[in-house]
Amino acid sequence: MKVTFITGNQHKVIEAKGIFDKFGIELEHANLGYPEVQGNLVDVARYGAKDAAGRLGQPVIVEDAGIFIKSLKWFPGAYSSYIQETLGNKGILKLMSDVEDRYAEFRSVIGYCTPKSEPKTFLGTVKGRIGYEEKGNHGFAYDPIFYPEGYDESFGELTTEEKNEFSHRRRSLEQFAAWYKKFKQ
Ligand code: ITT
Repeated sequence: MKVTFITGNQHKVIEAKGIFDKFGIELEHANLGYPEVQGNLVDVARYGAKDAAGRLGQPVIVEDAGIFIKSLKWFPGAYSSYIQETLGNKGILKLMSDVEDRYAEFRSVIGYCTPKSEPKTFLGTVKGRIGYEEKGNHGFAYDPIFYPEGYDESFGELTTEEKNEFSHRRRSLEQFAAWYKKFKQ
């Protein structure tokens, strides 16, 4: 059982491979790119999967993910990639220096599509909080400032295997894998 993941983000590929291993699904990676429409994670994943499946002529998955910070009115959300490149973690920490409510969540939406079908989406979420400083050098992007609920360590301090046990990506890919295995029988 095999599926092609369209992404330009190597960190996502490494995490997804570790997760799919557990489900006996082989992951191929293609850095094909796809247009990111304006909209929420589901819109982006649906449109991107349909576009990439059409161009590649085979079934694909894409992922749109982001971090949603409650006290910032759920910003940066769908703009997470751009904000990470511009403000970065230091900018986010500065914006939040006087903020007491640190609640945040990561969300991941997997879009699956074949050249002949309409796209399907699968959501995964992990709750947590934004710390007061960057901690750890595992993972990528917001990982060093995100503390999952119930943990004193940031995602940046956890190994990939530990993060993969319960991350937003684990949860969305797990949902996809469960559906895919049934659908493929
Ligand atoms: P592709 O679109 O090519 O897959 P991307 O990095 O642009 O790669 P997204 O559009 O889904 O991916 O952007 C999500 C951004 O949210 C990502 O670049 C990170 O800044 C952040 N992000 C998502 N998941 C994350 C995680 O597990 N840990 C840390 N930051 C994450």
